[in-house]
Amino acid sequence: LTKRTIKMCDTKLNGKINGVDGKAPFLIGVSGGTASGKSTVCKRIMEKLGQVDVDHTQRQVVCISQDCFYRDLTPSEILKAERGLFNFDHPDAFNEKLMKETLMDILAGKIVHIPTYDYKNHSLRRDEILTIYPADVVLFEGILVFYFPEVRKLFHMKLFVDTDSDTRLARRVPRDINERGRDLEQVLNQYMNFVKPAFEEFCSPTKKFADVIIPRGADNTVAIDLIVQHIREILNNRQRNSEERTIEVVPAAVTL
Ligand code: UZR
Ligand code: MG
Repeated sequence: LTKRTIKMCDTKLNGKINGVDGKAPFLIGVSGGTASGKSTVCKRIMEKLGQVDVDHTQRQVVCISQDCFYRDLTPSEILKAERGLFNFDHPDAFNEKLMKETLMDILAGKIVHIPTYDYKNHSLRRDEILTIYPADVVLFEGILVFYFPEVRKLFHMKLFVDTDSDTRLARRVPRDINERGRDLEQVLNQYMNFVKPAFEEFCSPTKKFADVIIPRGADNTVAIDLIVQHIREILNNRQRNSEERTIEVVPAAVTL
């Protein structure tokens, strides 16, 4: 009881209900094919919750990309990647263990550090580390976030962004050329050889694990509004529960 009381008092002193009271954040997985609008759906969810202008240490909702969990490539794999011959859409390209451990730390309310990803050099950037502070809601987005059973079972809610493959290709081509430093031939070769077959083999079948399928992606404001409404309810309930607990526990602290 003493331990618990101290914890609750800390929570009150910090003025935070984030993770520190031992409550697991609500973890939402967001998957879908390449350029389906996963990142945009996450961004809209955060915007609607009014999180974008909030300092990142105070945010109640944070978003993490699975791209930060690509594994380090061997020298020969780097050569392959430079020629567009490495399959970044295959589950083996990811560090499953680190992904699982990081999400478990997040669920335990810990602060985690993750490297960012550099698409131009196909490598993790250890000089640019993201610090993720405990939050009430954590969004984790990527093409294969529902593929690994051990990772999949950690999510409280699973969203799948379902956008037509021609729409996705039309978006992917300019993005890879403008933002990820590729040329047209390389983009199309990679798409035909790796991205499309891997989507069909590994990503698309994970749609069946989703709780909510969002057709058309970020254009689907009705779906996004419904999801945001649900997240708000979770945040409100947590706030209420935490306040009730604090009131209950403080008199006990006085008698001790
Ligand atoms: P989204 N990717 C790269 O293009 N380069 C890399 O170094 C690492 C990943 C691509 C990857 C995948 N495929 O299709 C895409 N390739 O990033 C996933 N080729 O990102 O979900 O934002 O489309
Ligand atoms: Mg993305």
